[in-house]
Amino acid sequence: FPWKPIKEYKEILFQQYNGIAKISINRPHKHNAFTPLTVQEMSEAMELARQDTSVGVIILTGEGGKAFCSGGDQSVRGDGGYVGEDYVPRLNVLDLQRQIRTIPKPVVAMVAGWAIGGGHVLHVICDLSIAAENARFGQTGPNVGSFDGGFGASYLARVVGQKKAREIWFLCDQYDAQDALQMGLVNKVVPLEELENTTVAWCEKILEKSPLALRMLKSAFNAELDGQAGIQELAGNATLLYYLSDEAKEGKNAFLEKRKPDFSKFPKFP
Ligand code: 2NE
Repeated sequence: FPWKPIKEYKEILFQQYNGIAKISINRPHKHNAFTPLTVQEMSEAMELARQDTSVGVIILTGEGGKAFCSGGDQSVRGDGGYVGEDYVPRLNVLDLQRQIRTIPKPVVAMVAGWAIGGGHVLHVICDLSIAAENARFGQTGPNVGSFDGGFGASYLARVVGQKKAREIWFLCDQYDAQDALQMGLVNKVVPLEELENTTVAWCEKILEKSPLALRMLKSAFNAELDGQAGIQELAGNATLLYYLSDEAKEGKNAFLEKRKPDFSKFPKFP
């Protein structure tokens, strides 16, 4: 595909093609483990994709065909988090997780090779996951002195069920693409050479759909699980829709025209 670079980064690629944004971790020598900078760059690209009204869907992936992401880069793990050039320890991947969760556009994980540790959590939190046959999934936290008790535990359990989620975390086994498909952890498995074609085809199908309907659905799926923050998202979308109505515009116009609003002509739906 003729992906067009949108902005140059050090540790990721950020490209677009026909309404699809692609954010790709570009550290294949480390199986695409992330540093605080990787995450900062992903976060900025995600925000740019959110603000761009021509973008309808985002692909999250890793370069090289051997790994989606192997989690936090253990060589820059310091006391209290992962350390960048400013020596400040961070777990900024948790902010990125919330961004993926709340961006009002579908995010599709395109997984080739390893999706492990914090990298596994990133695909879990995406709306859809498409895996190549060489994909391998798992959590490693209890092996390497870490854990993700947020979305990495509770949302994983919503996806695969409590027993399986506890198995994944307590045993730290690795699962192949067919295992993942069977437990509902991914939506589809394809040969590696078809991974991008299939992912783009799914994105193109999504792009044919009503963006507001997709937006409402994403926030509705989230609202059931995300408490007040989830309701805020759904309610924000309800406000957006209301602002588009003549009824809401009458309120605003009346205020600006210093007159009493006339809502009498608007239907009181059953
Ligand atoms: C992914 C896995 C199982 C692959 O094994 P293999 O044998 O295929 O590859 P290898 O040789 O281990 O990896 C290739 C190179 O990538 C580096 C390796 O050190 C190796 O480098 P060289 O020795 O060739 O120089 N590499 C791979 N993953 C890395 C990582 N995460 N950090 C730094 N370097 C890494 C195998 O590589 C593996 O088990 N990797 C570690 C997975 C892991 O434990 N990730 C961290 C989990 S904790 C986390 O992500 C986290 C969290 O729990 C909570 C909040 C935030 C983050």
